[in-house]
Amino acid sequence: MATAAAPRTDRTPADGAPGATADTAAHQHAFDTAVAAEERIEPRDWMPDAYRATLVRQIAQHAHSEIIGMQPEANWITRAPSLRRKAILMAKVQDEAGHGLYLYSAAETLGTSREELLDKLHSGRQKYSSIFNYPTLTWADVGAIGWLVDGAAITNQVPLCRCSYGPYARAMVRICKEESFHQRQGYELLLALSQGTPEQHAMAQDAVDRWWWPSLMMFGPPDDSSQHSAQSMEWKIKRHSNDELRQRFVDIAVPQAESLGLTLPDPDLKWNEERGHHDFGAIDWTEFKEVLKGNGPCNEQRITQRRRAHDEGAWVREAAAAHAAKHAGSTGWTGATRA
Ligand code: FAQ
Repeated sequence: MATAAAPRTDRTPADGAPGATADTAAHQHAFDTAVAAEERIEPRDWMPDAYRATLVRQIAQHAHSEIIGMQPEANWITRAPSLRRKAILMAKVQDEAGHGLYLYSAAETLGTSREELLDKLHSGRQKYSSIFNYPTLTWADVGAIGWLVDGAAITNQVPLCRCSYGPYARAMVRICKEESFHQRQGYELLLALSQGTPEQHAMAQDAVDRWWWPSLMMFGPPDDSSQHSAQSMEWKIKRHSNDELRQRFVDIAVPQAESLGLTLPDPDLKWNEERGHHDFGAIDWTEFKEVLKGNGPCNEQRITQRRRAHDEGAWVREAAAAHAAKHAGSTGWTGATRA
């Protein structure tokens, strides 16, 4: 697999930093050359303002998705049908929190702060993935999220391991490994239900019927109305278009559904010999736009719960900050070594 080279060694100062030159054209040239050569752009390197803004937008949206995405599955932790399933689900939900942390840290290397990003999430100025505005009505939804939502997430995120921005690419390597486990546990859960009693099989089928189309929407609008794709692909932030990744996901999911003994809710889904891909039916983009506007089934519930969790966690942040300040005061600036 082609991977980006090691971090660049030239330390081009950022604009405004001591030693910065006014030679933006030279900086732009160095940036373009590095991107073309598959080198990684690092936080210390000069980068166009729009590149920085796009990364903050995408990484923040991704981080927000991870922490909001904890809610639909956490809904089932207390009702998991066995100790084994409960332990797996708790580990998965904790992983999502960890992914949020790696991603907020990656965004912070671009000159923003976690507080600022969370404030933008809570005030609706930044988005999170449309998928997490759907409810988890039955235990089978935990399986459908693992199989389809994490499956779609991996399909989208594996190419992000080759993103031109170093901190984002490196965060994605670990995230993808963990998402892979998430996808498998979902598949295994659905398989157990599908091969269980007729009621369990019906529950699995119902969950897949409800999560299939929203999972296809996760990849974003079709290419001809994706406003950021062309520029993001030129900068090698995105490596494939939304439609390419959506197609890849459909092609992977169809044989997996067959192995599960479940059907996908699309009468137009069929193999196209000529294209070498599955054709699939029209996506309801009106529904997608409504969810993005805040009118999905759970938008209000998700953001209310997130704001509440943030407020209730204030004392933890204050205690951690006080501890850090005390620690810095005792050892931080004196050169003293920690006992
Ligand atoms: N939901 O021009 P494009 C997970 C927005 S996986 C909401 O195509 P772009 C794992 C887009 O922001 C989910 N908004 O945009 C997990 C833009 O609006 P803006 C998270 C969407 O950036 C599993 C506008 O539409 N994964 O969390 C969506 O080039 C289970 C135009 O769109 C990532 O974030 C959507 N689905 O491509 C966790 C992956 N799609 O910002 C817990 C990284 C589009 O101008 C449990 N992100 N929009 O206001 C990406 O790859 C890209 O940002 C895309 C969108 C592909 C999502």
